[in-house]
Amino acid sequence: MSSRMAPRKKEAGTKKANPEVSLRKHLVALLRGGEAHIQFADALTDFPADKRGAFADGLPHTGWQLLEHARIAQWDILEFSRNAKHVSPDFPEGYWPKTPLPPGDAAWSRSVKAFQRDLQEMIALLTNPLADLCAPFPWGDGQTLLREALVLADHNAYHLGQLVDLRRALKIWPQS
Ligand code: NI
Repeated sequence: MSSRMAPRKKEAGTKKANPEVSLRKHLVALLRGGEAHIQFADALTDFPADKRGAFADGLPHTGWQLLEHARIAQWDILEFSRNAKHVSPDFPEGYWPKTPLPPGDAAWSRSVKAFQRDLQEMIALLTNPLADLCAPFPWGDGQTLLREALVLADHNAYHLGQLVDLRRALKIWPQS
């Protein structure tokens, strides 16, 4: 059946949901997390300072490496999504911290704060009704805001899972 041929029934008092508003809402929920799993920040809460550079048997990264990697990748996606002049770090070394151990407690807190701030900024981009979700960036090669939001949510969820596994293995996860 062709939808063009069939006149749409209009019933008084029924409001059709706006698919774009709905999509933006789902993207924000996806990025915040907390629907299918905990939020990224929850995996960082009460991470003992003396375990932030610790490896667990059989797992490839420390907490500091996972946090910094997620922060840098998110910052890169955010800047790429809003800044034509953004230059991405070298891959892969630019996306990981130089050492498995944070240089200090302040560096850890700074990284956590920057992660939260950049996530908020990305959400602000997505909820701006003037921002086109599906228009390719003039500076990219086909990427759109929708694509970047999905890549970011996927990347954050992947490394969030790693953080929880790491904390379980190190016996510093409250629910283990
Ligand atoms: Ni990654």
